[in-house]
Amino acid sequence: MPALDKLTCGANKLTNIGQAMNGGSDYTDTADVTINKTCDYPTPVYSCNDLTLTPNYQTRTVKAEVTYTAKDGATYKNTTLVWGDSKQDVITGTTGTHTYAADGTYTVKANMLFTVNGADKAPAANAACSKTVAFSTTTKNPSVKIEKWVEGKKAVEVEVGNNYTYTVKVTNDGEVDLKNVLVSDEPEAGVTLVSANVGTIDGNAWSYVIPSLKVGESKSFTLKAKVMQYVQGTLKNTACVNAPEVNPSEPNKKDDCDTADVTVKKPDVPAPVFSCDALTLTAGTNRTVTAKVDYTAKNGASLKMVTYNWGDGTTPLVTNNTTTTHTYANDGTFSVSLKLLFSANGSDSYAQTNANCVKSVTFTTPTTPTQVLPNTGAGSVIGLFGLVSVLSAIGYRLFMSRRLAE
Ligand SMILES: [Ca+2]
Repeated sequence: MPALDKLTCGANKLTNIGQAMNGGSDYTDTADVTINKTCDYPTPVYSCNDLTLTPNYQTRTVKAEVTYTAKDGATYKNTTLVWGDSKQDVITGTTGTHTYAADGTYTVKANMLFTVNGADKAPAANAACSKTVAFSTTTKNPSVKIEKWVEGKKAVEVEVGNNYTYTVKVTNDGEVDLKNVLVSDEPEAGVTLVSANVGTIDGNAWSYVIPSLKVGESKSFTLKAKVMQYVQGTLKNTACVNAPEVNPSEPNKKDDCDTADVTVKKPDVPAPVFSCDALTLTAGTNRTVTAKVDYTAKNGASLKMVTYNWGDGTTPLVTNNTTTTHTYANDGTFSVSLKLLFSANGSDSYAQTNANCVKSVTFTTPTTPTQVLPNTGAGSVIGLFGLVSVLSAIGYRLFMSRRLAE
């Protein structure tokens, strides 16, 4: 008795042989037993799924392509392509071509055969495996094209905030009148649509439906747009057209598009202007001088610091005051000069040296006192210093000693 897995599915006839030997004679006898082995077979699956026809209207040729399913014991054998003009071809692959001798409308059928358990089987009928193709010398091809310019060119430079014009031209360059031709224009971010001569602008996208566009006819549209702020690089603006008659099998696919580009002129940033314009010195009492600075700071420049060099060897005064005073210890002629530090565009710069910002002041001691000191109040003494500028070295010492004595 063989093992079960040696048995085939279905009926298995097993023969048992009995043998006896007696002298020169052998005796045999047999007894048969039949074993049915039950196996679970999957149901074979086979179907024709689709037939696609791709016609070439110039050559009156059609390419047919089939798809099918064959599994679980079914295998694809062949397809008879029945071309509809009393011709047919058997293909063992999935594609075939046929050229028709005459114009006409033809129904092409894909008749498949599968091998199932050694027998040829035809799949269930499927309408998708029967298609129609029509050839006519009077077949007209629809076509539409779109062209786009900016300021009459394919690319221009525009200025921030200035309106400029896009032109969109749609032409029926096919052989069929077109209806309800959708034109649309959606610029890249950075370009703002301002207005259009027809159609609507919604969410910065323009669209318009041309009710009718006859063969050879063109329609042009103008859109005003602007760039609100400076952007580096190129801003593309693409306009597209879609006519229902052109490529009807993909109704949402645009039939043609064209692009016009703008670049944005970098705005002129006015250069900061700053200068020291004038130094006014006013000599006061007691060898005191008041210095006043006039300066210019505009286009983003601002005065940061003034350095007063008094010309007497003292440490220059650095301040942000434009008026300040200084008292000289001695008579003499002193050249007062300024250095003005400005802040502009995030950096500091000194104004150029300007002769108007260098001035001299002279303090002299007159040979004749013009005023005699009446009394010895401290204020009077100080007042005398400046007013008179006249005291001799001796007098000066005298006053000092009188001050110190107070
Ligand atoms: Ca279309």
